[in-house]
Amino acid sequence: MSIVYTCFCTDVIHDGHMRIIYEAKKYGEVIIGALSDAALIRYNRFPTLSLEERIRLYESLDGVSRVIVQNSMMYEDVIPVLKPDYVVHGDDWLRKPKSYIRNRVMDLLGYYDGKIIDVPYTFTENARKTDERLKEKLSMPEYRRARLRKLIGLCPIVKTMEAHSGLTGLIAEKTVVENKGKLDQFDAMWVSSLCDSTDRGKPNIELVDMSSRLRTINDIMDVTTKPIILDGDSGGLTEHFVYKVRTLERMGVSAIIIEDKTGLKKNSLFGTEVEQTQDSVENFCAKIAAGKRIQLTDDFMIIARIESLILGRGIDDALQRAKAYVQAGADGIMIHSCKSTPDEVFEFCDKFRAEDKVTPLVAIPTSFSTVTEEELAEHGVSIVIYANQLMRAAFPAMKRTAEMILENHRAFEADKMLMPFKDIISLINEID
Ligand code: SPV
Ligand code: MG
Repeated sequence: MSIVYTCFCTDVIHDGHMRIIYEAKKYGEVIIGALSDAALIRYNRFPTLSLEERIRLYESLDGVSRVIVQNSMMYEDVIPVLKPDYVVHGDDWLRKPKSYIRNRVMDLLGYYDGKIIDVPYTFTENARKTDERLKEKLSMPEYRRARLRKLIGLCPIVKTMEAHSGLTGLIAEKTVVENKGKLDQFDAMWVSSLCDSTDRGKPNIELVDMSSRLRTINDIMDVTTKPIILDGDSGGLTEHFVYKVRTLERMGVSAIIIEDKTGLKKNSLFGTEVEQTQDSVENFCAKIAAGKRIQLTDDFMIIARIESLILGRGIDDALQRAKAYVQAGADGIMIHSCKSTPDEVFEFCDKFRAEDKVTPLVAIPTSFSTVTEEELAEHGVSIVIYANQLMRAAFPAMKRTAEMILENHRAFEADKMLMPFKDIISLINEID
């Protein structure tokens, strides 16, 4: 009997999946692949059931002979071993980005003359509702909040993109690329104080109040499911910080990063060009501990950001502080630097990791942007944050457009740099 293979990457079964099984059965014995958690994440199908539960769910379906685990999104671990005669999939994988997967499957089947069966994709009302229900579930506070900790356990490095609006949130949520035969996308979002302030035309000095920051988060949450890390600046007074923790935790934010500064906070990328005061270890530890005491779940993370390198106080000071902050309860350490190379960040991470193998480390490679995610991961970094790139991409484009219209007394010359107006009116539907 022929072997017919299909891979499922869902927590909920709808009539579309049943149709695939029905069609597959016409060709032989149906084996389903349950995509592993790590692979599902790269596919933006964050699991709400465990792998074991998914396996049991698929096994319970009529017409399924057995279920195996598929670890590679590109089928590379399964096809050469199982050698299925047929691989069945909905024909939605004829379109990008899923077509990259189909192409790879075709290559793998080509070694022994296996065949692909494209089943017409049925997007019935029931399938649409099921998909929406899953998306709704993922955007619920309890799921979204817990997602960051799970990602840290599953990804070599959690790729985090800044978002400062619904639109940038959608870009962080939806952008998928094919790279070296694999699909890739961001894992999480960073709500930067720099970008949140800049978007309001205000300086980054903790002037934009928490109510406005919460509105930005809410706009992003409305249209996304990925976890959010909030740039909490200094966290403010300890007496205020605890209220922020409660609110953020309830909303479903996964983490707040607070920096060990006090007084008028300025952006770290100024380095020592501006006067900035580092908080005392005692005071900052008390703030972290108060935040940890107030939180209600185990999911929420308070990450301590160390400004010693920014302020020229050296690696030893940074390491001493990191140790104290972890002892005070910090769930992670962010080490910041405004140097043009990653050397001091690497040195800090190596020395920190020599003593502490588990506490997540966070890096923001804005000034040392040549560093790769792989290099950061090799030095023990768990989360990389691209903190301001979307904002920096948009501003020059908008400014140049304004200048061109002024220079030419009309919009025609600027048009060639712009998205066609017919596209902008349907942009949201497309990226959604
Ligand atoms: C931000 O994005 O607001 C940050 C990171 O705090 S940095 O601008 O590098 O200080
Ligand atoms: Mg900031």
